[in-house]
Amino acid sequence: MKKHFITLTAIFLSVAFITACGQKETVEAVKEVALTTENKTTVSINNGTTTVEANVSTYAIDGLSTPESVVVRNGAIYVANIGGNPGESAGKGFITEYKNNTTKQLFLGLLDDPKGFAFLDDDTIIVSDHPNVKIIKISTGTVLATVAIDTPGFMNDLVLLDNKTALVSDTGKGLVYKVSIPANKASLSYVTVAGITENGINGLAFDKNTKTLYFVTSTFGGDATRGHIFQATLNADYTTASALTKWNTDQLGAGGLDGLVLVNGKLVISDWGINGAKNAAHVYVFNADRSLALSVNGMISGVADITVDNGIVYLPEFTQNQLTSIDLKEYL
Ligand SMILES: [Ca+2]
Repeated sequence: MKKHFITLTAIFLSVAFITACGQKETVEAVKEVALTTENKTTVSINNGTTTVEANVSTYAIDGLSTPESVVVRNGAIYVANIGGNPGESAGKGFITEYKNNTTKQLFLGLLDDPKGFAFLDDDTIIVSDHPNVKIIKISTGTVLATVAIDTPGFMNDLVLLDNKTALVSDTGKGLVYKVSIPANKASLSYVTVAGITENGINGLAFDKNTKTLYFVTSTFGGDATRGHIFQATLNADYTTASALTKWNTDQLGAGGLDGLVLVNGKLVISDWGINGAKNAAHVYVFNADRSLALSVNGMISGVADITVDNGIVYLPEFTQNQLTSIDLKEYL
């Protein structure tokens, strides 16, 4: 396979200056993080009949630690880091901001097990932080509101339905919670969505026009047969789901389905691959008619909750402590 390798040399500039009060300080003025670009993944089109290469980038972002979820906002990349084994990481979670080639770690000491998250505005995030859901504010680095979920199994993804409603999946219990957000963002409350009980629920996606909720199931809930796409229509206040429809596919990949994004009518899905195996992860793209459009495989490992921005798929490689992106503009 053709390999193309570019490394931008890291530049560290330190500026020493004398402050007004005469004290000497050293300030790190510019830090350019190395960016590596390498064609390392093949993309099989039409369910394996044709194979092409896609452009892959791995970002050398400082300090990623079991990265689970990623969001791109105003040109910046935000990554939720669990900071250890899920469920054993109280106080170890944080969010990485990668902006203008500079890495900043946000909310250190304030998060436990952050996974899915979404922006309520440019400065405010709502995050699934097992065993709580929290609203956090970037500019002040504070938690504005917390709601504890009643004995959750394994809280996972979060999707925003509108500016006052989020859904959170519970992979361990196979449930979905509806979280209500008041206009002042100072508190949170929740109810369990009636009509959804599917072991291993992980990634969530929502079509606002049709009120269709899509979700994928994973083996992480303890059932090795999981690994499918479901959809349901939600009622007007999002408290009840219609009868679930299970897509008629075989178990996808190794069944470790995690991220789910709806983009231009297509579903983009990540699969961890065989647990612990290197380079065994997949990304799948399904058409609106439920046919498989793309299967991405190659040198990607332990891919958790993905996002898509301008046709670029961003993949947190949980087991590798790195963020990779694949350019699928041509297909999305
Ligand atoms: Ca997830």
